[in-house]
Amino acid sequence: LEIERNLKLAIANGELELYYQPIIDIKTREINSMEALIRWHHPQLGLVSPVDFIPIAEESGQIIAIGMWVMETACKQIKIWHDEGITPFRVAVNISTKQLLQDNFVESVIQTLQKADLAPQWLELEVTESVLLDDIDSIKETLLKLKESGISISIDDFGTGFTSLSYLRNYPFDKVKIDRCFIDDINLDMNGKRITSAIISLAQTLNMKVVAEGIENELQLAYLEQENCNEGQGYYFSRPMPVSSIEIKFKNRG
Ligand code: G
Ligand code: G
Ligand code: MN
Ligand code: NA
Repeated sequence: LEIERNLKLAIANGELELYYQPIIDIKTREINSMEALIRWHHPQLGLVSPVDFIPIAEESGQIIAIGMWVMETACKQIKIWHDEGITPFRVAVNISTKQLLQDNFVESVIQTLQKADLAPQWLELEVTESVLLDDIDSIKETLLKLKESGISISIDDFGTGFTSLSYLRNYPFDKVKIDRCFIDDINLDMNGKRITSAIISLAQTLNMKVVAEGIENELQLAYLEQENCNEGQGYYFSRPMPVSSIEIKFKNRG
């Protein structure tokens, strides 16, 4: 309740910030996109993790306003980076069910892109498996409309839900993000490797790109490269960083 009351003020007081974590093309090792991850600087509690306030915001409905703020901020930032002449990459934004179930969600996303003067090909939406349990037909229709508008759709945390495989069949995803628990298992034993490898093949057979989440070491990366995983994300490449650190990184790169 404390958090819910304070969240109301968070946007107005400028307490929210987006961090960005690079997603790397495993073949070229170039940055392919950035995932936007929200952070809340609470005046008394300090840095509050999204794990602690996103569920509360979903429950209270505040996720609608927060989600809009995230989308607007991420689109504006990516546009700034494009204008600065940095090799252009996409931005991936996490979306909650409550947002997808809104009547005007597709229109509001398109409007946000137009306001930021950003083409839809630069925006990717990440949807978590658990999100999709709700109202299959209307969510499917919304995802199709977004796709028709040129926005790409990823399934996040793949493999952790009860019905992962049926989602691949029923929804129009462009990309599968393998949950990091599977990437952890790569180092464990052969079965850990085989499961990851099977997810990669399955997704690619269905014409979806594959991203491995939570890559933390060279062994995992080498295996994923050998198995032709398309993209990777994790502390091995970079932690999520504030805008200022991302910009320092680019400048150092040349
Ligand atoms: O950045 P971190 O690993 O602490 O994120 C924790 C969780 O919070 C992840 O599951 C992530 O998907 C979620 N999350 C982060 N930013 C957002 C956001 O802007 N919107 C939503 N809905 N979830 C987010
Ligand atoms: O659920 P989602 O995939 O959106 O969550 C991304 C979360 O994973 C963020 O909280 C981010 O901080 C975290 N994360 C990103 N890379 C790594 C990693 O290499 N190891 C671990 N343990 N967490 C990571
Ligand atoms: Mn995500
Ligand atoms: Na994930």
